[in-house]
Amino acid sequence: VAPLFISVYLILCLRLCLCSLCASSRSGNLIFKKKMFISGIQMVLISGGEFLMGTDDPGIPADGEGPQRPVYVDSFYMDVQEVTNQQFQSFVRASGYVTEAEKFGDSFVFEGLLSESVKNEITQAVAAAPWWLPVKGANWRQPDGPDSNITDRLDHPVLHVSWADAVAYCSWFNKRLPTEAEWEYACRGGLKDRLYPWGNKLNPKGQHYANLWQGDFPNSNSGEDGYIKTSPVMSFRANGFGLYDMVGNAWEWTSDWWTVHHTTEKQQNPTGPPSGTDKVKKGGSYMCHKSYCYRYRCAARSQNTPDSSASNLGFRCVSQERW
Ligand SMILES: [Ca+2]
Ligand SMILES: [Ca+2]
Repeated sequence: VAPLFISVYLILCLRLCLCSLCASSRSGNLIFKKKMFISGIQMVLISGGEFLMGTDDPGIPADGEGPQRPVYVDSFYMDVQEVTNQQFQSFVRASGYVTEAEKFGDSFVFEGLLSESVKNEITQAVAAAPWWLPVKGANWRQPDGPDSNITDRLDHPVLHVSWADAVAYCSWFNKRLPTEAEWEYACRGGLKDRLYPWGNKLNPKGQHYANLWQGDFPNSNSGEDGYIKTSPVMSFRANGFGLYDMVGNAWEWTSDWWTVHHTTEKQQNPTGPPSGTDKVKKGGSYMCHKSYCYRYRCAARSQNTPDSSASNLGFRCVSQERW
């Protein structure tokens, strides 16, 4: 048995070596090698076209959801899912990248996720949103604070990533963050003038189509949709373009700077203002409830400074090329 085992082992080794030699000589580029690090990244082609961006019936007018305006975007490929902990972990292992939250030493965590011992050590909070607490040691590896880890949520969206962290990840794979227009076009999944990626009813036939908050925010979350925190990506059905979790689960960074003023002129591949203080995020999260955060609509939007990170904010990448 032993010699047989050794020869099978040697054959396997030889095949692996040959395959890797073939791969590097055939591609001759770094991207191919990077692709080898991460499995399970799926992208879909979003065929370009014109759509109506924003809404004339804003749920939150102060967010600059309107006016509704014609926008054309070129074709692009988009990750079908939010970037997961596992994918981000593979990127970090290959690149040695250190996130901003790890450098700063803290990040914002929703109070409801914290253990009593972590909560007791915190003395400051955000006045306007007291359920957000700056937690020492919170980062993508320890999303609920220093006594947590990602072992049992490798297939959940990566959290506590700043805008620069998201850009670094996408750039590593020769991808980029979507513009707000690309993201919203993708969110709508080919439907015209609808609230959600699937239509106008939040829960068609009593079914949940996204990981949101059910109950009384921020005090009680019934988890009626199956999840009180993030869910594994792709737990809810895809939209018409084959994209999952466009609304809910984790908020998603876009490349645009924030403004609430938009032209009604037709735009071609708009990229937002040339500069600003905040970046646009889209889609809402598992913490969104209509009473407080009616932002799980395609036209909805919000913003954070680029160095922000939190326990409900992630991203996905796009590319002009098939990946
Ligand atoms: Ca939920
Ligand atoms: Ca999302």
